[in-house]
Amino acid sequence: MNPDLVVPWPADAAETHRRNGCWLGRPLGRLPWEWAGRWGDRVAIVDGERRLTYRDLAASVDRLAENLLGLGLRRHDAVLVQLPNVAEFVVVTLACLRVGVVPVMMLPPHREYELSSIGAHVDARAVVVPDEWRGHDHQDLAVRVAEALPSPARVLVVGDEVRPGCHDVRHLARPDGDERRRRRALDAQAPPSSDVALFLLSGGTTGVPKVIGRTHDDYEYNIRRSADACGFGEGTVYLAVLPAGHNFPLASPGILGTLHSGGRVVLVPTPNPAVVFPAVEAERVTVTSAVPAVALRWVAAAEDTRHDLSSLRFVHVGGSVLSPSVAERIGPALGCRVQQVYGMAEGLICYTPTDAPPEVAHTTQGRPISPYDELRVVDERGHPVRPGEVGELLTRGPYTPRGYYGVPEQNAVSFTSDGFYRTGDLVRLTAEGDVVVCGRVKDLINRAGEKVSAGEIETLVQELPAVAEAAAIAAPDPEVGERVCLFVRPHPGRPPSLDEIAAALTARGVAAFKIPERLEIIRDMPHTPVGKPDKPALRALLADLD
Ligand code: J2J
Repeated sequence: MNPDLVVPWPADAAETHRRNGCWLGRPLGRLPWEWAGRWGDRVAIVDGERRLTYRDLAASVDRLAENLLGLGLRRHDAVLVQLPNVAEFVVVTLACLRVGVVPVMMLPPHREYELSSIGAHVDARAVVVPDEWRGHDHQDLAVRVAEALPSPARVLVVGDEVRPGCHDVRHLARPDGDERRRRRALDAQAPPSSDVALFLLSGGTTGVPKVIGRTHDDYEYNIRRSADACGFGEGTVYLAVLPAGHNFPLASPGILGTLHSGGRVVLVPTPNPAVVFPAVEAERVTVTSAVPAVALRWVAAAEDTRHDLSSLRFVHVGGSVLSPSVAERIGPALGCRVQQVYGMAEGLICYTPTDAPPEVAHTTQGRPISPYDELRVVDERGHPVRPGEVGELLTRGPYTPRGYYGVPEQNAVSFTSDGFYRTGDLVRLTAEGDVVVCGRVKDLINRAGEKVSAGEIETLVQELPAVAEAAAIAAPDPEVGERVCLFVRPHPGRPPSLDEIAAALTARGVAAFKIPERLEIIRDMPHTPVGKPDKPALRALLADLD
């Protein structure tokens, strides 16, 4: 990646964040040994039968970090990390941070389209994948993606069958006892804490890849404050269920918040209750996080489970709207409390307090983790609304960067001139300062917490020969909250079918969660005065059809 394309923090803001004790000047890659110093023999990570102590983790991270350098990777080089919830996800991420290589948090369902466009945008120099995942050959995918990237890129693979030409992550991360020398050598090349540590993907990329560069300074603060807000400590046993590359399970407080607190991270590959409940029982899990669709699935399954879930104290629920009626059912069904989380990869994170009364925990999305978070609720013209009224939330603060990487035109739209991020969420603030999410103005579909940009789908579908015009909207759904519904105005002749559109997008290498699940053929597309599809009119039309 090109550090010149990172939107810098203004010098005065950076100075303030340092002075306020938010930014401590610690590169994240130093943390594994700090943790090992405090909790060396305690188990840090559980992945199936495998258990890594804090010392094992630090030693593996260093070994892999040294080998990344050996493969030619250097500070500022971006690496696409597409791994499921396995121990190597943590080792790879921390090894990158150790030497200033920048992991880009891809998701397991991503395919050529996402990997190639993001990879080109950040000029990726390596791709890290599992050999195979849920029946898909990721090694083959990574080789194809790497060949097409603008710069030469390595392929690193986690699995038993690493092909010639690819590199075996498990082998590269195997500690060999030469810890001290290596540790000193790596300490000497730690990146400055003001560097971008990792790239997160924005929910709802608009076709222009929107990647968020989080610095060591700002992300460490985010992790520390999140862990604090959720009462994490040495007794925390966190179950990572959601895909680890999401900001939520990664750092809200999630995996990194647990490790920063001396707790234990248990990784499972799926939210399926048949896997989650036995893991809760076996590891005495105290806290986990879920999107509402997953929490709902657990509530239903908990009714007749024979597994002992009594260790569970909290479930963090966020990523999409949790209705109060569902929120009420989670606690009694799982025998724990609910903490709502309203967060975004762009920065701002809110939690309901651990001791919140049910009316707060069930009906609000919490309060910001930092006293230095600034929240502004504004009307369409950008003017502040009256206290308690609904408007768009703008936010600025010590862990909300001032722009996406390398997209100045997009930044002019997504950020105000004084550095506030436009969340696109409609919220109101209660008298106590809690955020209540009321809707959104951004054009995306939130499918079980996965954000799908309407514009991205429309651009892809419009490339199909049978399609004259396409508009994607959210179709409400009891299971996943929203599904992608496509309105298509076809060219004269036989209109395309949903299956044909799905097959065409799949062939382009588009992730499955973005593929439209409903199609309405429309001869007369309603338009706004500027000639764009009129989304409110389409939503009304869809409601009439149901
Ligand atoms: C309603 N909408 C919500 C909530 C996020 C923690 C938790 C979630 C995310 C996340 C995250 C919501 N109720 N409780 O990064 O660290 C919607 C909003 C928001 C967008 C951000 C974290 N919690 N949302 O979901 O970057 O629309 O982050 O702007 O994927 O999700 O999406 P994303």
